[in-house]
Amino acid sequence: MGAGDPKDPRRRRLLTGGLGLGAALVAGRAGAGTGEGTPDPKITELQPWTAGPGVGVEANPYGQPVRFEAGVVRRNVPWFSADTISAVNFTPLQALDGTLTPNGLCFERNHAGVAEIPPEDYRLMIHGLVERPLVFTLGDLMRFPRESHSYFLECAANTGMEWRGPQMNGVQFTHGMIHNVNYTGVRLRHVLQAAGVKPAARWLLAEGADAAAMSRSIPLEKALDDCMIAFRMNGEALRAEQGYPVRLVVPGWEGNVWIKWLRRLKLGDAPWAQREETSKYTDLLADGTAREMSFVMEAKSVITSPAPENPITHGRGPLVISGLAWSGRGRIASVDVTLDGGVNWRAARLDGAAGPKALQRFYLDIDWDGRPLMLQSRAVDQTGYVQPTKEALRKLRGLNSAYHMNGTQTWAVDRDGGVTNVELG
Ligand SMILES: Nc1nc2c(c(=O)[nH]1)N[C@H]1C(S)=C(S)[C@@H](COP(=O)(O)O)O[C@H]1N2
Ligand SMILES: [Mo]
Repeated sequence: MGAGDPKDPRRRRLLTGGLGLGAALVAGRAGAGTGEGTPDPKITELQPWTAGPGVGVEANPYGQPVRFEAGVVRRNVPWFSADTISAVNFTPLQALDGTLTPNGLCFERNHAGVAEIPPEDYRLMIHGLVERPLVFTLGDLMRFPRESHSYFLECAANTGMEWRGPQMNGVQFTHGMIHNVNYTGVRLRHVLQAAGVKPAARWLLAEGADAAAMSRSIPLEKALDDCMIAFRMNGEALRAEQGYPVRLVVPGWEGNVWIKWLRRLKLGDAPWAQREETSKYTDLLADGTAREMSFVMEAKSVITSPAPENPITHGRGPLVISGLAWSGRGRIASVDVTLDGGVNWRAARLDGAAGPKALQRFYLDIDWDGRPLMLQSRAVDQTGYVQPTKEALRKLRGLNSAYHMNGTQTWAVDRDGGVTNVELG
């Protein structure tokens, strides 16, 4: 006699003893339960995870995701990176909810691989137009007043593959060069003030200790505003991939200026014209001129479910539409969602109050009638800037750009719930 046998006393106990709960489940929303009169063996039979004790605590000194979520990983696009050293992978946005990106899922962009720096060997030098050139150890940096803030980091090339039309059939690849992390560190201005910034200083050069010696010029105004020198992400030490032991945090600005493995800060009176701000990370416009120092990531949003990786599998009825919005200029004021390719728009529900320059989660709860959808989201930020269409961006900037594509994204949902990356035009 097994647990599924109607004469099994365990089953009878479950059915009578659990009547209140069972009734609540059966009377749940249409389509959400199995329905009355259909005994569900997952309820009526003793399951193996209940029949015996689970795995002991010592099996997992550093926790890993449950094995059923093994598919939730960073992924790359083989043809997009020439090798694994100068490469990028993508955050699995389709599998995440809320706003913070788990450390192991933050996309990586490295120009010369992941540097490994023993914390005791870490040094940060400040020189140039300062009163006192200084060298800090990690311990020195940790004695400045500490703060924690959540910010998004978006690579300027995020969504860049879509400049010429829909190309990647997945939100991980169209929008996954972004993460949103709670950083702990010190304000850059406190560290610069310790060295004494000379009045002639206007710009800051930040340089990494990796073999790429990645370096970018940053206006002093921004450096003294909200930049951070961070040594923790989501509470724990930075991951090597994210610049352990120390990275620069430049809220709202393109990822390229967020120097990882930060080793040098130089104050000067003019920008330095580094490779990463001349041959790369400029935007070649339609008239052949190049837009330089386009630092700010403008307001953008995307629906993360439904998405190509998240088809509707439950048929008509209640459908949770969910997505992310962000702006390098501050907070998100509102997000609108259209189901019909822009004919009608509805205000989405902003979930909690994200801080400025951080990811904002939004939801729209609808009753899907089973008809095809043309889903789009459109973000408005606190400055009143409205996320443009891709077509509007192309009119302004031409087709030569690889960077700063923040146009609205369209997902076509078919009758079966399948989702495809399309563009209206
Ligand atoms: N030292 C150093 N800093 C760097 C880079 C690098 O290759 N070396 N890549 C930059 C680029 S292009 C981006 S988009 C971000 C990526 O940050 P992540 O790896 O935490 O996602 O780091 C920036 N900082
Ligand atoms: Mo980047």
